[in-house]
Amino acid sequence: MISAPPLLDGTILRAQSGFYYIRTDDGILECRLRGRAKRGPREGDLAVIGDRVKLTRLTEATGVIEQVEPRHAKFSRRQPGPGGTAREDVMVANLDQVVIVFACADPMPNPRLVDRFLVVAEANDVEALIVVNKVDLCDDREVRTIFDRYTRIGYPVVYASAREGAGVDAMRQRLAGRISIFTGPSGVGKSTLLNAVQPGLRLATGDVSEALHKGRHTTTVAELHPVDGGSGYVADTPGLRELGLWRIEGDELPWCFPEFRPFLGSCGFNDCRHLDEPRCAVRRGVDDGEISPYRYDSYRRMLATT
Ligand SMILES: Nc1nc2c(ncn2[C@@H]2O[C@H](COP(=O)(O)OP(=O)(O)O)[C@@H](O)[C@H]2O)c(=O)[nH]1
Ligand SMILES: [Mg+2]
Ligand SMILES: [Zn+2]
Repeated sequence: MISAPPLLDGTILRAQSGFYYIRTDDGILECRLRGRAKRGPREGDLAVIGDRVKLTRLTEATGVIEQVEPRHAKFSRRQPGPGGTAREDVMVANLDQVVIVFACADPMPNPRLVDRFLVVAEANDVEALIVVNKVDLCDDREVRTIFDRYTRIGYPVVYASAREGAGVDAMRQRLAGRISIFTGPSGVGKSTLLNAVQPGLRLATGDVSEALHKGRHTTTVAELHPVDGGSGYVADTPGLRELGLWRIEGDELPWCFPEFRPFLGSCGFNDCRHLDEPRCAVRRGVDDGEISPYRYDSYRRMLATT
């Protein structure tokens, strides 16, 4: 009797038109989903980058996915669907961390956008790391007054210069052993930083990268790259579009501001939206200097657009 070949474990690094590129202990294999594994309501979300799978090897370079392991986390966007429903689109499975990259100059940082990215990370229950790149271009103290606001409420902030190598080791340490995506406005140095963190990666940067993306509708996270010898994985994203499409329910929004949480539940009204209601604990927190007025203002703006 011939016994079935043993199943291999792998991580999906790239998914494209029904083909999955999977990292295993035996190298990268190109796989398809076994017909049986395909069944289900949302085929597109059945296997995405970051998923851990069990597969059978077919040839030297190919295999077939037998099973997708349960996800411990996922990063998805919700898009409005017909009749007030929301459509969920899983972008990365098992994501541990969103790395939010801004530059201290060229382009100037926009803290409103930092707040938006943080809310998306919180809504997905994923850790956030803020990286302030290009510190070679500006006065340290000035940027620190902007980003201290985030350190104070518990977000880690790394000051970096991909050009001069500052902060690169600190970033590498935070990318080890976990799955991360890089996001932030275009031109802040995401790809350059990743190339510095992981020599040999050779992601396109600057003008080359602009030319590559011009006119192309790149809305999906393309690929996970192994970092730190494969203990971690990281995806580069071309810019903002991925996260810009997010919708968050109004009553979920206050929980996406971690510094509001100690005050939630103490408002005069159960359904307080923390706008102009009397006896609002969040607004009292702002008045008492425990919540940054800037962050509170970001909350009001986001609530107005959800
Ligand atoms: N001065 C300076 N320029 C940088 C630094 N990091 C990246 N750049 C430049 O910023 C431009 C955009 O970088 P890129 O990595 O393509 O940005 P991305 O769009 O966020 O991926 C390129 O011309 C880089 O050379 C840095 O630390 N300091
Ligand atoms: Mg780039
Ligand atoms: Zn309130």
